[in-house]
Amino acid sequence: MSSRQIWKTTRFDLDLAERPLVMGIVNVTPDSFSDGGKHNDPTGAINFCERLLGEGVDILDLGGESTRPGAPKVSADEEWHRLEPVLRAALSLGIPISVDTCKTEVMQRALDLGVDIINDVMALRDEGADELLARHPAAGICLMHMRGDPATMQQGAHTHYLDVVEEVRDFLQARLDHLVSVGIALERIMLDPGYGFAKTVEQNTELQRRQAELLALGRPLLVGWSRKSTLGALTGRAVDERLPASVAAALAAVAHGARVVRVHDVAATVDALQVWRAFGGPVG
Ligand code: HH2
Repeated sequence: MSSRQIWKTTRFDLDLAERPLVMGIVNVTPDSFSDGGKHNDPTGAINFCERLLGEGVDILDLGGESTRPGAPKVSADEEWHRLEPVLRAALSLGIPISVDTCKTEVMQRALDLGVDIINDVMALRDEGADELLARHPAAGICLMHMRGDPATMQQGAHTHYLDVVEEVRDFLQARLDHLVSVGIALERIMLDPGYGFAKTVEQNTELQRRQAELLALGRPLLVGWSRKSTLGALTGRAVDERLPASVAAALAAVAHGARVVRVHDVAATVDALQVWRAFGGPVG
């Protein structure tokens, strides 16, 4: 899909044709898998948002609940309590702000404050989430593939696939069709294969190699490889030693058609993408 691509969001129409965009991760949580506890006081998190802005981030993605395998669920009130002060400050930075949440109630509060994008690893399957976004005129949406939920996703049948690429594609197609049927414009929707969610190392690797097959869905792809355990399995590196692997994964994802990369290490990813583009590295 090489034609001009737009991702419509509340305040910004993002041009994905010009260059791949970098989404910076800000986890306002005590327990996220790689940065839990690092930015869970509001001042620290706001400073971190400003730092990422200086490093060239295009979009900030704020999360108030970890989705790591087996993570405990938090209430909507607790999640919102973590997010609200950071979200209020981030919304004045002049770039698109995304909220990473599965809960309709948290989405509602974030949309009321004017958030630009809802990033949902459950693909808007919480009760009422689809209607909520259909009532909103413009918020961008990222729909991610996962089976089960973070507590169960790596267990039992959740990681059994006949063909992981076909099954991820069919899931995303079904969610896309459903959201269009409730009245959400296609230009608002971004798709994500969900690396690390209900997938083994081999399945994640195959999905990445064949990622371009997902472009047949007709919407752009956002991917999140940053520091994930498959990169640890491929390199033998601990979570805090996965920067080179994460940058390589982001470039591979772009070469295979991703237009937005969700990363912890913004400065390194921005530099790598600049050189990649200048040298004519394939942009799928
Ligand atoms: N991965 C994580 C969280 N949200 N959203 C999208 N769209 N795609 C992803 O791959 C994705 C995501 C997990 O990473 P992280 O936010 O660093 O960890 P945690 O969930 O433990 O907070």
